[in-house]
Amino acid sequence: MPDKIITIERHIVEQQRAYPEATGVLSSLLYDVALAAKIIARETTRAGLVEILGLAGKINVQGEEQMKLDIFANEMIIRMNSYTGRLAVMASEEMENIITVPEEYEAGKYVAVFDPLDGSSNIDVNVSIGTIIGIYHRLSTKGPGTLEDCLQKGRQLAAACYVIYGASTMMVYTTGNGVHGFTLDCSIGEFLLSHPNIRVPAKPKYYSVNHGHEQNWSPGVKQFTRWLQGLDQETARKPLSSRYIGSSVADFHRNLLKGGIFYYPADAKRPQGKLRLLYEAIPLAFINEHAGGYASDGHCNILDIQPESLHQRTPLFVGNRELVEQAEKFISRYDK
Ligand code: AHM
Ligand code: MG
Repeated sequence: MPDKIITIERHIVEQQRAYPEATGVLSSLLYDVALAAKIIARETTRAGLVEILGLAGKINVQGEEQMKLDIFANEMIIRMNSYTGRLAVMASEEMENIITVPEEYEAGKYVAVFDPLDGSSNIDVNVSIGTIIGIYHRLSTKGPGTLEDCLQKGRQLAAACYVIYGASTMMVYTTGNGVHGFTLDCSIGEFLLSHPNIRVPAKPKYYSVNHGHEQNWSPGVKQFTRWLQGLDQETARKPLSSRYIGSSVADFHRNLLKGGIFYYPADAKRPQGKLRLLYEAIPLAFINEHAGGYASDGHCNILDIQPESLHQRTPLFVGNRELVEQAEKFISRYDK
């Protein structure tokens, strides 16, 4: 038995003490997220029982079919955050436009951008899925939040977190003061600190990419992958093992704990990549950087990219700094 049991609520409050000027709003906001995550986790694990699985028959703004659980998670996060007075505006991967707080409620000083249920192709087959959230300070000074409030560089994030609904449910968050992981104890309904101060291990173990797209990759991405496999003639290295789930949260989470790189590059069929800058790449890049790693679009730091539209896509390379920098080198050398 651990000598100290730390709930997420207590941890968030203790973290707040590191910022004497803090008003407690961000702490409450993170706690709201934890509560929404618990409800989504409950529905995720009951999914088979309550026949919530399957396509809802709607097409989302990305032109993809939405699953019922996506809709549930999206609505839950919006509902849990509309009336609190903490948020001015939200943007969701599942919604075409920004979501302003209803007029009857006070607009707060924060902005939330989120992918309510990432990896939805895995829902039907009982494989890990997740929620990703980025939290910014609003830029506008009054009234309802704006599109510009949502289109901020990752560098400006106040906090980021993800929840993984896997063999157990975990929430991992940072407010820029270390990355901390909590495991949901379903018997008491609390997230308990299980992974304090996560750091990307110095020695990487895995590389994670969808090899099914290899024929469309650029020469730089192909050569980088051969390097990871220990097949590059010039710089032979010990090969990494390959692991790929197809849920960004799960692929990212494994490599954060074990060391490695997860990448979804641009390719001939997807010249912008597949993942969304705002909802997936930026929050994961922020968490990763605060755990000692690095994230790039193949050319520059993801956190330095100015988002131009809500559903902008980006190539993503995220994980151990050494590996991500190597990806940049191969791309600049082979992809002229
Ligand atoms: P989603 O947000 O619609 O679930 O799509 C994003 C997911 C990521 O979680 C994952 O990294 C990627 O799509 C997998 O794509 P692919 O099936 O091409 O490997
Ligand atoms: Mg997604």
